[in-house]
Amino acid sequence: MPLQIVRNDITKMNVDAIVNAANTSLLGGGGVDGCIHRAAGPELLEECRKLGGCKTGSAKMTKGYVLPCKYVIHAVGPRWRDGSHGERELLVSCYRTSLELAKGKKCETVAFPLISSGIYGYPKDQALRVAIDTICEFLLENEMTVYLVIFDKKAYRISGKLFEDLVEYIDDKYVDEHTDRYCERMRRQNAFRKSRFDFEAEVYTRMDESDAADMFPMAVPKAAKSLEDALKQLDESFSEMLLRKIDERGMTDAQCYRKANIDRKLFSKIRSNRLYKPSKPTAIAFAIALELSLDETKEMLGKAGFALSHSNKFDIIIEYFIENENYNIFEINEALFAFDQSLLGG
Ligand code: AR6
Repeated sequence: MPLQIVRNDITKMNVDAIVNAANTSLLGGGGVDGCIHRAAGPELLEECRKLGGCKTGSAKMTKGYVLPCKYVIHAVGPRWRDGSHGERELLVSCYRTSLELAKGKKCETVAFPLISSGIYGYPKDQALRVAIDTICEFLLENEMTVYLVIFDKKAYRISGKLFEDLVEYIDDKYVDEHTDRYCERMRRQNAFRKSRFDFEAEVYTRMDESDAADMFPMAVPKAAKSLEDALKQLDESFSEMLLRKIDERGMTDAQCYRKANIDRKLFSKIRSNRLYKPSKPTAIAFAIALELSLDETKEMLGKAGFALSHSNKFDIIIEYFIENENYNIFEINEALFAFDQSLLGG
C-alpha cells in the first residue's frame, strides 16, 4: 500500500529513510527531532554540524547511524503564525523536497512524522491534509511506500462536519439495525427456518428416498450436474471484472492501482490470476478507485466472496462515502481510522 498511516514512534520504523521535523540549525531540538538524535547516537549530530543549516521549506539528508533506517532526512517545517504567511507552501515544499531526496537515493520506503504539527503549532488537521495531499500527488507518479507516522491519535481527526455526518449515518444504519425488534424477530425466524431445514435434510438422508421426498419436499437435493458442467458455468471473476471496469473507465492499470493505494506487485498478482481472491479492503479500494456505484461495488465484492452489510461500522462508512460519491480513498481512510476500523488498500 503506497501510503500507510500508522501509529508508532518514528525511530522504530524499519524503513529506508525517516524524516525528521528539524529546525534551520539542524543541530537538534525537542519533539521528534530530540527522539531521533537520541536514538541515532552522537554521530548524527556530528554529521549535521557539517551541513551548514537548512532553509525553512527545504530538507537535507544524513545517514541513520544506530537507527534501523539507512537515512534521516532533516526537513524544516514552517512555524504556524496565522496561515497567511506562506505556511502551507513551505510545508508542501518540505514534503516534496524530502520525497525527492529519498527518490534520489532509491529509497523504497520512507516514514514521515506530521511535520510542524507539534512545537511549530501548525493545526494538526490542516497539517495532516497537506501531508496526505502532497504525498499522494508524488505517489501518483512514483513507486514508493510512504508511511505517515502519527504519534498521538488526536492528530488524526477528520473534519468536525464529516465526523458528525458519519456518526449520524452510523446511528441510522447500525444502531437501528442492532436495536430494531423487527430485525431481531426476522433474524430468529430465519435461524429457526434454517435449523428446521437442516433437520429435514438430515432425516431425508436416513430415509427411503420416495417416502422422504413426499414428507420433506424442501429437502430434496437438486439434480446434480457433473462437476465439469458446473465448472464451465463459472461467472466473471473479481479479476476479470476489475480489468473490464478499468477498460470501461478508460484508465490505465497504473492509474487504477495508484488511485486505489495498492502496490504494483499486488496488482500484478491479481491481474495474472483470474481466480485471485483479494482481501475485502483491497476489493473495496478498487471499487473506490473505479468510482463504482453502490450496486456495482456490491457486485464486485460478491465476486471476491464479500458483501456490504449494516452490521458493522466499516461497511456503513464505505457505503456512506459511495452514496455521497466521495471517492477520495484518503478521506475514507481518515474516517475509518477515526472510527477504529481497518484501512483500505493492499
Ligand atoms: N515519532 C513520531 N512522531 C512524533 C514523535 C515520534 N517519536 N515525537 C513527536 N512526534 P515536533 P515541529 C510528533 O514538535 O512541530 C523541534 O524542537 C508530534 O506529536 O517534533 O515540526 C525541532 O528542532 C507532532 O505531531 O516538530 C524544531 O525546533 C509531530 O511529530 C521544532 O521542534 C511534529 O512535532 C519543530 O517543530
